[in-house]
Amino acid sequence: MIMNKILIANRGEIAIRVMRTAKKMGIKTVAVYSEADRNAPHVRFADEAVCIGPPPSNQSYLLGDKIIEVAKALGVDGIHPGYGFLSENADFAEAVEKNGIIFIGPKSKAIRMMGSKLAAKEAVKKYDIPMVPGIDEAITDVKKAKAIANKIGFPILIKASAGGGGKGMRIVDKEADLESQMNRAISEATSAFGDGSVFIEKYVTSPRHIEIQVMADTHGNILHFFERECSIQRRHQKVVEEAPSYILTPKLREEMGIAATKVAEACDFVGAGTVEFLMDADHNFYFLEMNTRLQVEHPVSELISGVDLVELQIKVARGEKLKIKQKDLAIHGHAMELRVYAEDPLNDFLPSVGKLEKYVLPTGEGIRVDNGFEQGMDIPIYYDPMLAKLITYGKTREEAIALMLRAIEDYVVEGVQTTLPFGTFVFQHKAFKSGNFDTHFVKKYYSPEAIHNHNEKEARIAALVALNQYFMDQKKLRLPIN
Ligand code: MV4
Repeated sequence: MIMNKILIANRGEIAIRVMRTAKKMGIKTVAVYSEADRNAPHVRFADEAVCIGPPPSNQSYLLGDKIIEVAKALGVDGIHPGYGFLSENADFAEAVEKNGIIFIGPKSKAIRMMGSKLAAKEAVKKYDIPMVPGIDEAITDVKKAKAIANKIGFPILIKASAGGGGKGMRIVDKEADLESQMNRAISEATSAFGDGSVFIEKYVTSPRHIEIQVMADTHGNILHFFERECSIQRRHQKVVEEAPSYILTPKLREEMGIAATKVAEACDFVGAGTVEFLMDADHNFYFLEMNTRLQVEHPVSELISGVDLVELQIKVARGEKLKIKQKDLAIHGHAMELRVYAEDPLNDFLPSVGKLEKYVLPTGEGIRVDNGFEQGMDIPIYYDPMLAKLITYGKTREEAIALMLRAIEDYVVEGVQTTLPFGTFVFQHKAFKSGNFDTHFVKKYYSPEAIHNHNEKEARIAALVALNQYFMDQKKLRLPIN
């Protein structure tokens, strides 16, 4: 299949990230943009760019039909959806293909199946993949729910089948709370997703979130690119990711990799996907769900495995065979990623809107910044406030952490608050450095004072250094006289 020109149905750093690889492969690029993004770097970076509507995403980046129209008018061969927006919209993927354009992603059937947690559980059932104790059907009968909960044992977790990002989840500690929590979960799921199906799982109290990157071609080959550790998150928003995980043994890694490729097989997966697992304190792992897109944190996997995942996405979308074999893949070094959000860590991570008065990226060996902004730009209020991803790569975990701390210092942002100081907090924290942490890290250890104290400590050190320098200068000045 030919792919001379692709349209990137996205904005910000990921649009640029995808175009970079397209250019490397000699493929022409088309950007789409909203009125708020007229001057955005992704628009200038593309070979052609088309405005598709007003700022709100539902009048621009979410308008699938409009985007397909643009693609057809410009003779586009393929559409890359990035992440978010239309990336996991099965109807869009289907419409793209119906219009004779390649969707750079899985078939709509796989997207649809994995979009429903219950359908996903059903699909992987026969593949012998570890799952959290629980049920795999929607439940509405409170009596039945109580019986099941008592059988698996409290605490339990009620989840929405159509849910994501923790929405519609409720922890239930005891039978007396079950009925009310279940009704709340159902009504929440109904209003948020238009689907009130909920199910029950044993609640894993201190889990780690470990996910496996997979890639599948249309010839039945499925590879995995090892794991990413994503436990450092705040209210279901990931902030720090790393690869490999500090706690996986080669044996566990292989078992999880095999489980992940089986999940991909179960839904006839094609393209880049991520299989999410929970890992409990005893290092048992359980399949949670599969994301059928390229993820934000894909760079850490690229760095440790030495592949360009977007290049592979485009190649398998063209119908090419994956040339690499699983046994040829190995982990080299260690990578860390910090998501740089325009949010104020001292003020409950509220979006910090405004103008990037100063914006200078760190550079150097082992530092990669996937960025979508530049100095002088206003940060639009309409979209996700992520400015960039700061990624470091070292021979060891310690090296990647040290490089990250230096890169954060070299990253200059003025005009808005960012999560950079929060990054310093995480990468200096002894629980993080020891590798001994779970999904409760932020809740457990973070408070704005932690950054305040750190700032004060730094200010104190700076004052002492200045004072010392002052006395030294005084001495020097006096020397010739005495
Ligand atoms: C769980 C869990 C504990 N036990 N399932 C949160 C979002 C969704 N993807 C699944 N999530 C969880 N499912 C069981 N049976 C804990 C979480 C969870 C979590 C998972 C991954 C990363 C961060 C999290 C934060 C809170 C809860």
